[in-house]
Amino acid sequence: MRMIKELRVALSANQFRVFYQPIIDLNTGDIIKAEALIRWQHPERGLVTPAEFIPLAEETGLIVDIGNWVFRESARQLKHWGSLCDREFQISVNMSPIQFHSSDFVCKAWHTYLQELELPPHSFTIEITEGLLLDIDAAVTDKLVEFHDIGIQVAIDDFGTGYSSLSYLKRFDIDYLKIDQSFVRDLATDPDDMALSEAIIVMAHKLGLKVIAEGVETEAQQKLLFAAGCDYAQGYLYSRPIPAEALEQLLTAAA
Ligand code: G
Ligand code: G
Ligand code: MN
Ligand code: NA
Repeated sequence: MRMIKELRVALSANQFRVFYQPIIDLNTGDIIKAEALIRWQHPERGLVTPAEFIPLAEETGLIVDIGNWVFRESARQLKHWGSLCDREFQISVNMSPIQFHSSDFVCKAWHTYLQELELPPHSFTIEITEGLLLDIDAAVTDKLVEFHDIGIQVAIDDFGTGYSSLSYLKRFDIDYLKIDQSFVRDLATDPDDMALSEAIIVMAHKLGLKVIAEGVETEAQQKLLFAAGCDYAQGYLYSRPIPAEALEQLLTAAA
């Protein structure tokens, strides 16, 4: 079967799975959020990673339906988790630029779904990349404003790796910067990476944004990020992306 046909089948046959990677509050050590990351449970090939099918989904526009599915699935899950633990928990979902640009994509539908589930909109964050803000297209601006009016938060993913200028930070309401893993990897040995990370954190805080460090794998990286004032961290040091049931165990064990 051609992969595009298979992707459509995958949606209707419920072959996609959402994995969740915990995001830790560096001040308390609590899991306060999780990033939703899609996987494809293929009947023959096993677990297929997003890198293998997201590009095709983007080319064909199927990313809009897939993105809506990830949102609804993780919202349902969040509703369930909210009833398990007393502290508030949040989810962030990745938003492909093609999904964001598509006229088929309406954030009003997300708002309605959150209302149906009685979930506070700020418990959701969309992760966008700097590339999306490169061309200051009115439609993009309108959609970002719409998300903000609803109350859904916005994070810049892979911060520092795009080709855009920093001026968008002034123009748009952004809530989080996610320091890209390429800056975090050699934090303990490369003074330049340390300088860049510190500068990102200081700048973000002065602008009223929170910072999430990605790809944290070692205690040494965690220590340096904490000392630099970083708010949150995500990476293999805490957990890989895991199925919902596994995250649920982590959440209830900590409660
Ligand atoms: O989980 P993993 O490290 O394999 O993710 C690889 C890439 O796939 C990441 O860049 C991530 O942003 C992207 N990705 C994962 N899930 C989704 C999703 O639901 N929608 C979109 N657009 N991208 C996703
Ligand atoms: O592009 P985005 O930031 O959405 O994708 C996150 C990707 O990073 C996922 O594929 C996830 O599996 C991966 N990832 C998460 N934590 C770590 C880590 O500590 N080390 C490495 N190498 N990859 C990570
Ligand atoms: Mn992401
Ligand atoms: Na990233």
